[in-house]
Amino acid sequence: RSSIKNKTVLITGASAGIGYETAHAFADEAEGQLKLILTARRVEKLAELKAELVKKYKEIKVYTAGLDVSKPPLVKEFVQSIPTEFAEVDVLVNNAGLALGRDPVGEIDVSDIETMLDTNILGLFTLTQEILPGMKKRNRGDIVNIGSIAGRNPYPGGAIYCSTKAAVKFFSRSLRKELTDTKIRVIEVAPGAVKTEFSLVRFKGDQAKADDVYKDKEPLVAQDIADFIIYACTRRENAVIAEAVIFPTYQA
Ligand code: NDP
Ligand code: 8X3
Repeated sequence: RSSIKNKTVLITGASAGIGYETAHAFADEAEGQLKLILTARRVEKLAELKAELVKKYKEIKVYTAGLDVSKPPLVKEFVQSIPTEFAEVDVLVNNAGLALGRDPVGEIDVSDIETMLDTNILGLFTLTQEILPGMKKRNRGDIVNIGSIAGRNPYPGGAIYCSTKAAVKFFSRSLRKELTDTKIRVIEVAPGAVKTEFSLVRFKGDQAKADDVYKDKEPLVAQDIADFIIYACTRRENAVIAEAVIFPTYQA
């Protein structure tokens, strides 16, 4: 096993769901001996999360920053403004992402297409580009990309979202091959259905439609994915869990 203690972990989309639970999971694994950089657009949620973590672990160091990953200039600005103490990122969790709607091709709102592409693809690519040079210099680091079963098993009404997650898978595979002469690990985690704010966001706040996704089913919880991320990041340095698909038992 390798240790998380004293590492610096950057998580996007830490204000809810998988990102939020992953922040807690890293803090717990390191028993508070950790530097966390937590980002999302909803800074008030990040402030609440920071307060919870600091209450639990006096020694933990948490830097929160409002960041919309879909805007490359903001991503660059954010990376340049990370305080020196947090600047050497050991683990990057590219988690921020979303689906919008279930409309068939031909009827999809162009702004929804742009938002999905810019968040799930452009955001992930841009932040990785900004963080990778430092990892290369130090010849260490883990890049955890949150893909999806949707990037492997596309479904009607998901053409754009599924394409973005297929892009995450192939970006991860290319990058891993580029980095074989380094100690940097690229880990793609591809969940099935996880009950988070995901469906509420997809259906633009329509709670009934969101609830219907999980009706009479038992989806995963965000903690299941967070636990796996910790597992992958604590393997011996030379062991890379390259890709993992995680389902609830009702999916296959
Ligand atoms: P949530 O909606 O609960 O969380 C999504 C997070 O992404 C929020 O913290 C949100 O923060 C952030 N986010 C969205 N857009 C942006 C943006 N432009 N800039 C920065 N942050 C952003 O969903 P999940 O936790 O379920 O989703 C996390 C990841 O997991 C996503 O990539 C999703 O595609 C993936 N996934 C989810 C599955 C599921 O069934 N839930 C299954 C497979 C993959 P804020 O709004 O504050 O910016
Ligand atoms: C989220 C899982 O199948 O709802 O990535 O698209 S799915």
